[in-house]
Amino acid sequence: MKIDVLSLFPGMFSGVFEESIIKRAINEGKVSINIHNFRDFSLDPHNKVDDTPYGGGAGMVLTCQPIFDCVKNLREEDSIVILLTPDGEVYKQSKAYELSKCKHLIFICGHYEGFDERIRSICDLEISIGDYVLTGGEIASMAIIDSIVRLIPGVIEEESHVNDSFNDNLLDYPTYTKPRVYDGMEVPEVLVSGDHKKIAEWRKEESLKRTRERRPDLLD
Ligand code: 6GU
Repeated sequence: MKIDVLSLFPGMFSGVFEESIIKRAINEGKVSINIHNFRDFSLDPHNKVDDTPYGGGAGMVLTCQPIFDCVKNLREEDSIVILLTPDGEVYKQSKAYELSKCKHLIFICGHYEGFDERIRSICDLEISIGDYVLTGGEIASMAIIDSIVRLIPGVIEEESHVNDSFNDNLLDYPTYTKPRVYDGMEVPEVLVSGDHKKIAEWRKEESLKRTRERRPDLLD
C-alpha cells in the first residue's frame, strides 16, 4: 500500500511512523508513507496557501489551488482521496478494514479556520475521528493511518486482530498474564483451567458484559 499525506506541518509526523509496528511495516515494504507540504505547490509569489473568507468573518481559509495541484500530482488510477474534517463521517474499525484493502490513499489535512468548500469536490471520502475539534487534520490522519497499517496482511498476526475490540461490534474481553496473584488480585479460575471451550464461552460472556456496561450504543 502507498500512503501520501498533504500537510502544512510535515514536522508533526516526525517520529510517529519511525517506531514499532508501523516502522517494521515500512521496512518490510508492506507500506510506504510520504508527507507532502502543499505549500510547495502554491503558485503565489509568497507561497500563500490561504485567504480571507468571502462574505466576511474571522480567520483564514485554505485555497483550492495548492491542494488541487498537489493531489493532481499524486493521484493514480486506484487512489482514494480522503479529507480530514470534523464534519466528516465518524471513523470506525469497519472503515479501517475497508481502507486496509486499498492500494493508494491520499490524506488531506485541513488547517486554520477551514478550507474552500470546492476542495470537497476532489475527495472520495471525508472522515472525522470524533466529536471534538482538533487544530488540524494531522493527528487525525496519524490515528487513521496507524489503524489501517496494522490491518495490512502480514503486518501483525491475523490472530492478534481477529479478536480486537469493535470486531462484531463488541469490546475486547479482559486478559491477564503472570503472576497468577498480584497485589491480592487473582486471575479468574477459568483461564487456568485448560478447558478451551469454557474459556471461549467466558470470553464471549465478558465481551458482552463489558460492551453492555460501557458501550451499550454498540449493541443497538
Ligand atoms: Cl479529521 N480534523 C479536525 N480538525 N478536527 C477533528 C477531526 C478532524 N476529527 C475530529 N476532530
